[in-house]
Amino acid sequence: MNTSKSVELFERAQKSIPGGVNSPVRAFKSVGGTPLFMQKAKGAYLYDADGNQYIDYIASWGPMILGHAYEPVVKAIQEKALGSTSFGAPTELEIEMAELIISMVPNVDLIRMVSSGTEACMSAIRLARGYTGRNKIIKFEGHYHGHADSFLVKAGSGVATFNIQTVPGVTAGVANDTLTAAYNDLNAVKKLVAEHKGEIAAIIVEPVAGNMGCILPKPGFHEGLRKLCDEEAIIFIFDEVMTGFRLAPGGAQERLGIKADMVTYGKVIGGGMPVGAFGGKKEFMQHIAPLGNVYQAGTLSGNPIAMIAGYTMLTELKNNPSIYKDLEEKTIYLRDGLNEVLKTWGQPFVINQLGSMISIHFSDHPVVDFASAASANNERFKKYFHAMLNRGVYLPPSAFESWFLNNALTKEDLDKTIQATKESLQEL
Ligand code: KE4
Repeated sequence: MNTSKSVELFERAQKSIPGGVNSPVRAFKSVGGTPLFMQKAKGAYLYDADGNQYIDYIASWGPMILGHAYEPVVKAIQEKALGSTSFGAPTELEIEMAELIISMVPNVDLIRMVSSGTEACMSAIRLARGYTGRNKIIKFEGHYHGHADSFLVKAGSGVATFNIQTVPGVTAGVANDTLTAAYNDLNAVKKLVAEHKGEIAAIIVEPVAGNMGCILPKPGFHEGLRKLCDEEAIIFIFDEVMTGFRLAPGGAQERLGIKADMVTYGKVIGGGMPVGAFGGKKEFMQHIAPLGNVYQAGTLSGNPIAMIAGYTMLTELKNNPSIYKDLEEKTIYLRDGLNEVLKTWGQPFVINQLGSMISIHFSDHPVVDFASAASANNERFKKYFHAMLNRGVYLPPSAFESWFLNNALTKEDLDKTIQATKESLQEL
């Protein structure tokens, strides 16, 4: 593949943007090589600055669940922009968006829009602390809830990719209020709760982890967390920035049948535009300003362009629930095809999959938490990533990320991906 334009652009980008990117995971640092600069995308395909086409398994890290440049979303944005791109005043569309979300997800009476998943998770934690009067939170190693200080403790995604143990700038005071446990280790959580009785405001969890590859909850894990939160009056927060509107219309709460106290959203909810949200029972949400004193705000929260993109996307998903069945069938087809070719290879591997989230780990043991994801042969993943890229398949540039399927993928695309994997094996 000729990627000389991306090489030139990356050189130039580094002169004006830290690391040449506006988000670290895009820099290909963990897989090596030059990040590809994208020029456009349509459906399941990305087109880089050199005009090369790639089958897309990032889907903008989740949002593009219906494929890129989805017609109804594009049209809605074009139209809405003619009536201004922002007011800084309430609009009817924000009410319609909130009502639509509340109609789709369980256990949410009130919801507040923000502009990113980070803001959603940061606000949910502040609300949990404000409501309980407690300071500490429990998060899980390898889980990523955005880049707010409280979350940059043993975090996943780019923090794990770059193996950043403690993030400079996060004060000891803040870090001390973030307790961590291994995902799927209920006893470790029980121990933390016993050691810090009455001090823990919230447990925040990626219900299906996606920031250390895709890692499923063990049976009983979330049920155990729910019970613990009920017993200790701890707020149970589902970070559904990735899983929301992807695993089911009602997200992981619906798919797993677990009731969270608060839920955060991002990605799909904005249809590719900057949107996040946090919501929950009135009992909690009524403490958010201006109703209550837990202050939270944003100039562009509920922005009309972002709202119309998200509203159009969610309406499509709500009115066509068969999309979820199609997406899951495509992901299972891919999983089984990859399994077939990888089995003939004779080297250890694990494929984790739920709904339209999937990841391959070159590991000889099950990948159930950060330690087992980190101890996989991730050098092999780097080779796999580039071997696939050279064959026109764009995977997330890190072993610590889930792949995200979009519904524009055809069986032919999936077969090409399976074939590209088969051809790549001798390069690993
Ligand atoms: P944003 O602030 O990036 O919109 O959302 C933060 C966030 C919160 N919670 C979960 C479960 C998330 O996955 C994310 C963001 N995910 C990463 C991808 N693993 C975003 C990609 C990036 O950092 O560029």
